[in-house]
Amino acid sequence: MTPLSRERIQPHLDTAWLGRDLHCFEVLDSTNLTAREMAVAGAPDGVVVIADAQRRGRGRLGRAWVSPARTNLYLSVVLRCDVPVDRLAQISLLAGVATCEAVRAWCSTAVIKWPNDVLIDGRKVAGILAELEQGGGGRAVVLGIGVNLNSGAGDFPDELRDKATSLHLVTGDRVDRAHFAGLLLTRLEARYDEWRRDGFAAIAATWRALAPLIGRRIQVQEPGGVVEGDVVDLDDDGALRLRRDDGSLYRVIAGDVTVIDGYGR
Ligand code: BT5
Repeated sequence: MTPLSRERIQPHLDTAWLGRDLHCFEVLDSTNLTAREMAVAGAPDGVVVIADAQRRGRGRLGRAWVSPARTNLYLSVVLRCDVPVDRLAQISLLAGVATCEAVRAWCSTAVIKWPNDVLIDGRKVAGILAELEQGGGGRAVVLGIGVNLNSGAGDFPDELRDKATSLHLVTGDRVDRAHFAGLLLTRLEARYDEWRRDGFAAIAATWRALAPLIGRRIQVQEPGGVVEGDVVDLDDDGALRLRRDDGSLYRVIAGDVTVIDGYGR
């Protein structure tokens, strides 16, 4: 497939500030790493880094993100925002909302799994990695988004065959990567501006609509063990509130969620 370029993405970009400064690379270790280096070097708000392939694409907690060449979207944005650390989770939630909205333009059944994975038919189609970078004239949030657009089943390693999918695998169509990138950045700017203007409440309401988790029974793998309960709500700091069988409330701050009886199928 043709490499991504600023010229190909620009016609699909309906933004005032996000991605007006956009850098495309053939291959990087990780777009988040390069965006972090740019942030330290003083990159302004809204710079976007895109790679056609990643040698060492990263997930959370040191996990890897499978990043085959010229197939999918690997993108990072530098956001210069001076929010307190306890509100950072809100940025990754709003990024999940924007990503799910963009995916829904191709497949209307996509849902969010807490905190911000996007799933179709219970399989992961997109993941988000938000990192904080100090320096370069102030704090920056580097938001990395990976979306499986045109991966075939053979592009995933065996252990991901049942867990991962792509828009191509579910719709049968090929997705124009430049079109998707433009729409994703447009949704992201709209949600980020909304959050800055109106606060988290509106984002949380959309998140709840895209993440039909309330009332569902989940298990959370936390560093200290497994917690199980029914989801009560999303808190303002991005935590998920659960009610355990003994009636007590429990806040999930980090961890991997499994929805009992499946999700998004
Ligand atoms: C994430 O981590 O879901 C965040 C992924 C962020 C990737 C983007 S790509 C652009 C930017 N630059 C980077 O280097 N990273 C960001 P986590 O929730 O930890 O999920 C990682 C897990 O998802 C892995 O351990 C696998 O089980 C699974 N996985 C790996 N690659 C996948 C893929 N392409 N599609 C679906 N699942 C995948």
